[in-house]
Amino acid sequence: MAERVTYCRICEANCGMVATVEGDRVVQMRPDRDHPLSEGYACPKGIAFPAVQHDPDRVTHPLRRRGDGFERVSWEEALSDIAARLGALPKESIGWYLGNPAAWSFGHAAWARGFVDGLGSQHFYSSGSQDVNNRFAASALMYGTPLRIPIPDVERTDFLLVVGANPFVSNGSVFSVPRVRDRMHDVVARGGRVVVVDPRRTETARNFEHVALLPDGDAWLLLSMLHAIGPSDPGLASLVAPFTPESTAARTGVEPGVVRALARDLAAAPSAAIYGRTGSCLGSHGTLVAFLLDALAVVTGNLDRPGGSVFAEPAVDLDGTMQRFGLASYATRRSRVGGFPDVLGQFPATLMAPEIETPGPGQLRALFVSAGNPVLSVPDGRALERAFGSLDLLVSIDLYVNETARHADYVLPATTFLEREDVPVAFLPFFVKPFIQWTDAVVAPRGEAREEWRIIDDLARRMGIAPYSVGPLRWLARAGVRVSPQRMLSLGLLGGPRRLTMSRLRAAPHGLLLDEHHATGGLREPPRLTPPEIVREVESLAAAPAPDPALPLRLIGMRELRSHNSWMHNVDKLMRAREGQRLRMHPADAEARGVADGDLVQVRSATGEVGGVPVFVTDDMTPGVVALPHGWGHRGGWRRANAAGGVNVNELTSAAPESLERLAGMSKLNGVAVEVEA
Ligand SMILES: Nc1nc2c(c(=O)[nH]1)N[C@H]1C(S)=C(S)[C@@H](COP(=O)(O)OP(=O)(O)OC[C@H]3O[C@@H](n4cnc5c(=O)[nH]c(N)nc54)[C@H](O)[C@@H]3O)O[C@H]1N2
Ligand SMILES: Nc1nc2c(c(=O)[nH]1)N[C@H]1C(S)=C(S)[C@@H](COP(=O)(O)OP(=O)(O)OC[C@H]3O[C@@H](n4cnc5c(=O)[nH]c(N)nc54)[C@H](O)[C@@H]3O)O[C@H]1N2
Ligand code: SF4
Ligand SMILES: [Mo]
Repeated sequence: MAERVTYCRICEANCGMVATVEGDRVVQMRPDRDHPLSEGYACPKGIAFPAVQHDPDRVTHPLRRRGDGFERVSWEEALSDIAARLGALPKESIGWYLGNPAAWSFGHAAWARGFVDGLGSQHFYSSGSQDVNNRFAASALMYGTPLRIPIPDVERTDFLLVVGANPFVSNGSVFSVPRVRDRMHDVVARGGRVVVVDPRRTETARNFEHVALLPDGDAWLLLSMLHAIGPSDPGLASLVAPFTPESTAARTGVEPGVVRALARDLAAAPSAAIYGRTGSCLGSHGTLVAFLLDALAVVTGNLDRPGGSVFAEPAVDLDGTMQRFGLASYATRRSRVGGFPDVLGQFPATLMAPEIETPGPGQLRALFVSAGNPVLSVPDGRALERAFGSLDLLVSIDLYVNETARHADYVLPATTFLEREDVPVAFLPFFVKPFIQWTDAVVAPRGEAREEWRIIDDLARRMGIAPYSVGPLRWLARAGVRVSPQRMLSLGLLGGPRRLTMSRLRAAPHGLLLDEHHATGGLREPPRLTPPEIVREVESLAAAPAPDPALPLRLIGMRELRSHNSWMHNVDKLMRAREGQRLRMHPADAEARGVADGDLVQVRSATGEVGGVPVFVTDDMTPGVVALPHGWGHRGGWRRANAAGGVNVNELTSAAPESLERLAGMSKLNGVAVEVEA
């Protein structure tokens, strides 16, 4: 038996863990008491991870489609056939969808993008357009680069405003703060305040002050808060002038007096930090909302100062490096269908179905999906499944035959996070304090599982392309020199602001705390407050379509402690003693429809319908709002998950390009008009 120090890579807290290994088995995962940030905390999912590691349903060797099922093939058979089939297609017709877990593997994300760039294709998609691309777009518009993102200085703030986030369940996002509950309770213990703006009285809201907002009302709420404060910038002042708290009340459901008091208290607090997450991203105006959250920080003097919204200086300067090579892009290209701007080289994942089905040059004909399950995570999963039928090739790289992989021609086995070395490169700018951690692989890959970057590199060699996004690496590849992610990383660390070496990192297995707080005052140029894109977006608010009286309820999403998007429902330990997926509804709405707690209902939107959903009646919901978690409705190769029942909420959301938010192509997943019937 051996103990190996590592960190969990399921969610963004990146909690420190200690794995007990016996031979090639991980027999236990426990929280690492010596981790400087998580200090012996881990949630049930991290502790249950050995069940994923050794899941009998896990894919551990390459699979090739045979009729309705799959047959085992060798890597050689799989990769040579894939390379041959891709070789027969125009390079610009080959695409990639990168799912959420790829964010924890630097090599995976960089090589996938490099593969698509190496092909000269535009078809690069990710979970970002269902998650955070609006935040990147807002930063590009305000600070001139998508990767400059403020995080709340929660350890020093006197006032934390949380808009559309539920960190008590999600454990924080675009903000890596292990023990987030403690850190938030500390604000109040110091005499400060935490205010949560959310249509549901969430697990987080219940512990602090709650402002109940109507879904998709964020832009109106923030504009009226800015109005109440009265910005000194004349352009911003005139932009917010029409948005009196009285005029926005019908949109927000928030009393004008509450808006004024909130604005006044936020402006008067000695310091205030403003934090918005997915609830603020997945409505109709996500980029505008992210922009307004920062504008509020600017106007109240809370941007880039202690206790406010602060910018980290990560040990690997991803922003600077990507800027240097033209990769920190926003709106430098437009999508073939719909003309949407790219965000960091990505186009809206909702466009995959129409890109497959719209003929013409650059039509999407072959797709890789790695660490993703877009059939469950992207709007209108059924439209995507139909579109898959007309692809020439679909390849999934995953741990499981998920709902997307079941349509694939090949399923290739990936390593879990315990089977690879890592540094949380993508999260370095978001840690609550300057922090970095290196981990070795804890165990050898199970079966024939391979790291994604190695799969990509092998395939690229067979196709004669260099899987890199930057010129110098492509030239090196032509000269026969191919770099590894570890080599790139060690260069990035050495070239970073702290000049870290790999040996220094390796010498600190629990991670390196680099400072007590993030430095402030480093923002060189003043933020732009009224770029034309934002002005136009504000003007467009007046033209918001009238609600359809036949669909009077508004559907929102929610996350659950013992779920993780679509991929941890196969862990029996997490599923036991659970209620399964339920639709939360206010008692008044339930009564009006003659439904009682536990009844099965039908939910209908303008574009889809799901049935047999049990209702959970609770006054945590704002009247007129219903909530249903995503990531359910399994029918893949995971037996426990399939047995869990539930429906795919994204059969209710729309994939029509017109339904996408314009500035970042965000999917509209919250505030969807629905009706519920017994
Ligand atoms: N346990 C668990 N943890 C997770 C995940 C998981 O599935 N399970 N997923 C991970 C992922 S991928 C992410 S991106 C993060 C997300 O992290 P969070 O954004 O913190 O997670 P959510 O629980 O989705 O919180 C969003 C909140 O927005 C509210 N909301 C919905 N519509 C609106 C609206 O129009 N306006 C406002 N103001 N609020 C609204 C919802 O009621 C909900 O409480 O969580 C990560 N962590
Ligand atoms: N209606 C609605 N839809 C949503 C959301 C919502 O709030 N409401 N949230 C959106 C958000 S924020 C997100 S991030 C997306 C998530 O959307 P996706 O990223 O498309 O889907 P996941 O469910 O995270 O699926 C992850 C897959 O990766 C696999 N996996 C896990 N670890 C690894 C690994 O190391 N390597 C490889 N190759 N595979 C691995 C898992 O088995 C699983 O199949 O969903 C989005 N969809
Ligand atoms: S909160 Fe849970 S899932 Fe997230 S990193 Fe920590 S242990 Fe892993
Ligand atoms: Mo996400």
